[in-house]
Amino acid sequence: MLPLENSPLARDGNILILAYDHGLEHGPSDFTDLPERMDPETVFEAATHDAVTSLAVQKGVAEGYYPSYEDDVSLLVKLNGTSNLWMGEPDSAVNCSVEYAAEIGADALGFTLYGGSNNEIAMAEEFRDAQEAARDHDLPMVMWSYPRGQGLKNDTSGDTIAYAAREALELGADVAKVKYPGSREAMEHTVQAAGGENGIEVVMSGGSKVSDEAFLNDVKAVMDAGGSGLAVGRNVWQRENPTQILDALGAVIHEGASVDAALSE
Ligand code: FBP
Repeated sequence: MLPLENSPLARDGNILILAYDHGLEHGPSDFTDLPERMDPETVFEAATHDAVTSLAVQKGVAEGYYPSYEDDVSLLVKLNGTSNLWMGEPDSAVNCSVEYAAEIGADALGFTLYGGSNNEIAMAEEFRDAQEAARDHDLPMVMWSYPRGQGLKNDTSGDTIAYAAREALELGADVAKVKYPGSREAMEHTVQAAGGENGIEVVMSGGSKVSDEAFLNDVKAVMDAGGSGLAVGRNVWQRENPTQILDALGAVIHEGASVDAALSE
C-alpha cells in the first residue's frame, strides 16, 4: 500500500478524480448533448479547477493534450479499457504499459478489474504485472473495481460492492473506485471491507448524470461513511457549467461542507 501523502492524487487524504475515458468505454454518444465535450481540451480545462486532484484519461488523449497542461493538471493514465463495441464477456485490453505511462508523465495509474467475469483470472494476472511495475515507479494504482459478468445479477448490491473494495485491497491497489452501493451504511461496510481507517482509499464512481442535489447527497454520504472522495466523469463534464458543480464538490469533499451549504455557494 503506497502512502498518498506525497502524491498529487490526494489532497489532505481527499480525492477528486475527473474521469474522461468515456470516448473509449462508451463512445461518442456520451457527448451528444454537449458536442463541444468531444474536444478533450475542454475537459483538460475543467481539470485545472482547484478541487480536482487528478484527470484520468487513456494513453492517446494523454499524449495529445497533457503536454500543454502538465503544470496545471495531475495525470492519471488508465492502463486498460475496451470499447462498447465489444460484445463478449466483460474484459478490458491492456493498452498502455506502466513504463510508457511513467514516460509520458503519469502521476497515478488506473486499471479496471471485472470481478465475476469469466475473464477475471486473466485480468487479475494482468493487474499483478501492472501493480508490481507501478511499485517500481512509486506510482499509486487506482482499481476501477467493477464486478460484472454472466453470474452477477446485481452489481451494486452492498455485499457485491464491499467485495469489490476488498478485492482491490487484496490485490494491492491503493485506491478502490467502486459504484455507490445505495446508502451511507452500505458505503461504511465497503470502507471497512477495504481495511477501514488503516486500509486503502475508497472513492465512489460517478455514474450517469443526475440532479446536483441527488449527486451531492451521494457524495456527502460517501464522505460521512469514511470514503475518500470521488472519481467522476459525466456528472461534471455533461453539465453546461462544470465549474459550478466542481465548486460544490470541492466544498463537500475538501472542506466537509453540507450539501445545502455547497449548493448555496
Ligand atoms: P462516470 O462518473 O461518468 O460514471 O465515469 C466513471 C467511469 O468509471 C469512467 O471512468 C468510465 O468510462 C465509465 O465510468 C465506465 O462506466 P461503465 O463501465 O459502468 O459503463
